Formats: sequence, structure tokens, C-alpha cells
Amino acid sequence: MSVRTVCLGWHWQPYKYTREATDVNGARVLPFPDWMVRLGRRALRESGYTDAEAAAYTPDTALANYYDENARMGMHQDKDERSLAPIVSLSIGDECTFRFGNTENRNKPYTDLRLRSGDLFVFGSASRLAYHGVTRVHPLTAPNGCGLGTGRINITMRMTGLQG
Ligand code: MD6
Ligand code: FE
Repeated sequence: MSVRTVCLGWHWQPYKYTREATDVNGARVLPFPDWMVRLGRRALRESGYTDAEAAAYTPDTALANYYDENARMGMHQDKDERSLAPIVSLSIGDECTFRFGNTENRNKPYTDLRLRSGDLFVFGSASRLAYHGVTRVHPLTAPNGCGLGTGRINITMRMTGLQG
């Protein structure tokens, strides 16, 4: 993994979530913003979840990853969350090739998708535990006005299933 990450709500590091960034500077994580809860619920409604499912969706952590033009993300499953509620992913800036795999292993079959600035997708139900990664970032593809000159930001919001 060659991205730079900052978290909201809960701080993620491999295998665990904590309220302090114990592997960085020990600082308390900033709160998870209400607007992101609303955006997550709207994303579920607009991708076919019922109103009740959307209303129950209360993401409590967000990982914001910054990719420079050489950054990649190896194939992985997101399984450090105790909850299997959907993950909502938002992309800003340069386009990337996102590899969406199967739930068994990091090999084929997989599908390579182009994620563009403004794309939002929902990783839920059968795909919640699918392997996935970013094979490359495409420099100079960020649209004017997206707020990022170079590189790519991906924000994933999740429900940890943790209390406190
Ligand atoms: C990325 N995303 O798009 C990396 N994980 O840069 C993820 O690792 C990811 O987009 C779980 C669900 C959605 C994702
Ligand atoms: Fe992931």
C-alpha cells in the first residue's frame, strides 16, 4: 500500500480501529460528520436499498486515502469491521483503475473499472467481502474544479460495529 490515509470517527490501522491515532501521533480522531451520514444514507437509497435499510445506516468511520500518481492499493478484503453493513466509496481527482474481484481470493475472476472524480459506489451484500484494489492512477485526468490539482482521493465510509 502506498497511499496516505487520514481517518474520521475511528482511526484505522491494520486489524484494528481505535479512537486515537496510536501509530501516528496519539491524537484523538476528529468526529464523523453528520453530512457524511446523510450522504451515505442517500447513496444506499439511490442504489436500491429500502428506505428502512438506508435509515438504519449510520456510518461511524471514514478513511480518506490520498494517491499520488505512483500510488497503488494491493488486492484486499475489508474485514476489520465487526459490521457487514455496506461501505460507500467516493472518488475525487484523477481517475484510477479499480480492480473489483471475487470473494474467494485475490486472483481472477475480477473486473477492472475506471473510477472517475465524483463517482460514488456502494460495496454491499454479496460484494461486501469481495477482494479489490487500485492497479493504477491516471495522471492529468482530474476535472477542473474538483478541488484537487493532482492525484486522487478516495473516501470510504463504514460502520465499525464498535461502541464508545
Ligand atoms: C480506493 N478503495 O478506491 C480503495 N474498500 O482507492 C477501497 O479499498 C475500498 O473503494 C472497500 C470498499 C470500497 C472501496
Ligand atoms: Fe478496501
